[in-house]
Amino acid sequence: MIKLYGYDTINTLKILMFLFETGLDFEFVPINIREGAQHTPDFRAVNPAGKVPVIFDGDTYQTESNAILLIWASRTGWGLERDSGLQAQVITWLFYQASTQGPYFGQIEYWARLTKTPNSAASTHYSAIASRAVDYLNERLKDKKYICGETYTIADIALFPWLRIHDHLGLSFENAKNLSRWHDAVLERDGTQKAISFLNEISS
Ligand SMILES: N[C@@H](CCC(=O)N[C@@H](CS)C(=O)NCC(=O)O)C(=O)O
Repeated sequence: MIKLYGYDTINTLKILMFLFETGLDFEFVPINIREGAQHTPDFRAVNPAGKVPVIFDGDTYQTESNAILLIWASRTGWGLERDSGLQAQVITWLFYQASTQGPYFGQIEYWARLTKTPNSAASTHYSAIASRAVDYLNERLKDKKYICGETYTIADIALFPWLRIHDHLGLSFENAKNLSRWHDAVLERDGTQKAISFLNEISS
């Protein structure tokens, strides 16, 4: 059975959404990153980078949430468009998420909320970049149900967790109706609801 090492984090949520969508059986190993469990020698043996999520498939340890999504979408045939043009788009959006959306949204969280030395210039800078990402995604979704077309894919899963907390990050969907519609559609999915409930249990 697959083992998922994770916690109530953005990147763990991606993997849980995938697992609940596909119905794959898994065992969850909580790694409390707020208490430093990611730095113990036992966990460093699992992931020397000291980060979650990690999947153990009985043979190898897999890290990097979007790589995990890609590996398991390839293995199961779920969430990766078969058409090569669409598949290329899914991969492109996974890279966009990992290189742009994730890091910049994470910086808002850091400078606005986590740091002990708030910096309004940094907050303004990263919020402006994230607002442009909201506009970009909204435009992308103007004639598409999901980010790569009619089919729900791992690209949607990868993009959702940061957008789920847009209010918390101070990002408005007021002028992003397409993105708001997409957000609600992803949120309503059974797999998403199960993944969120699972995370809530971890943090309660
Ligand atoms: N690029 C990695 C990022 C993983 C990551 O940053 N994980 C965070 C939680 S979302 C973590 O484990 N942080 C603990 C630490 O850095 O000490 C991925 O997509 O999986």
